[in-house]
Amino acid sequence: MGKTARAPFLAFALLSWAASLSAGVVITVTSTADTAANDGVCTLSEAITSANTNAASGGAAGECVAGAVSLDAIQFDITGGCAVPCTITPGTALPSITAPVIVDGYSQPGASANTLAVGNDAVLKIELNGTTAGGVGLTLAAGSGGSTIRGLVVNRFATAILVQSAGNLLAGNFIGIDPTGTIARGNTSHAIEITSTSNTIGGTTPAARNVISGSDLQQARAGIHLTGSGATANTIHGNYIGTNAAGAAAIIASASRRVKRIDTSNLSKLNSVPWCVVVSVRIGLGHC
Ligand SMILES: [Ca+2]
Repeated sequence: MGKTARAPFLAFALLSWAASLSAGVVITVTSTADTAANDGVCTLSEAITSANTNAASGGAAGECVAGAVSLDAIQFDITGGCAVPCTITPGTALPSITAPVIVDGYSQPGASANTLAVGNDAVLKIELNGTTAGGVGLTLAAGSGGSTIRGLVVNRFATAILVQSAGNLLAGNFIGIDPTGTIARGNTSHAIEITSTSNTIGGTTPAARNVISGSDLQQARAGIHLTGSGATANTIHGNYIGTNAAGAAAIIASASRRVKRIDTSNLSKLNSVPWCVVVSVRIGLGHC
């Protein structure tokens, strides 16, 4: 096949691929509650289960619809809107994500992604508060590879996001800080922990930037922790780590503790860390 013939073929293949990815179901979270009941609302916990199992959360109108075999989307349209950010405070750990899904906090009305090349004007409307659940906020477990988590505030867990499957994207999130991006709401262990391959944290656009901050991190903790022999070929790009959302000042709970932004002992496992802004109590504001 010559170049002239190949180009339309590739375009068609890409369109077909995109169509196959978009053929899943949109499951819309309508409540900040943490219930799993046939009560006419769709909670985040129920939505994850519906995406995992491809079953509706109940027969009542307003329950989470069944997911599909293909890539589903969990979106948010929480009743009454979020004049202030809607906070979901799980009483126990949320179900692990075991099927590919796009969890999109920017779908909540009023939310918007960052547009600034320097700084961050993202408006985040969905907050996951781990005060009572502890443990891990969101787990991308076996079977979930190819998922996206974007537009969420995840704070006050032990670990905000645990990535165990391959090829996921974490973008446009605030981890360990409040929705304004100015107040520490730290996770007590590694904010993001990755045990798998080919994941992307951040990206090349302003909208992809994560802010990962706010932890009172002990010496063995990190903002992004890459661990185990399987944590290879991950990309960390364009995030603000250890700063406020503006990237202008440190957001740490205690300056007396050593802060590790990325577990540097595992940097050799990355294939790309083009740049990020970090704040260290030792080295000050800088880039990596
Ligand atoms: Ca329900």
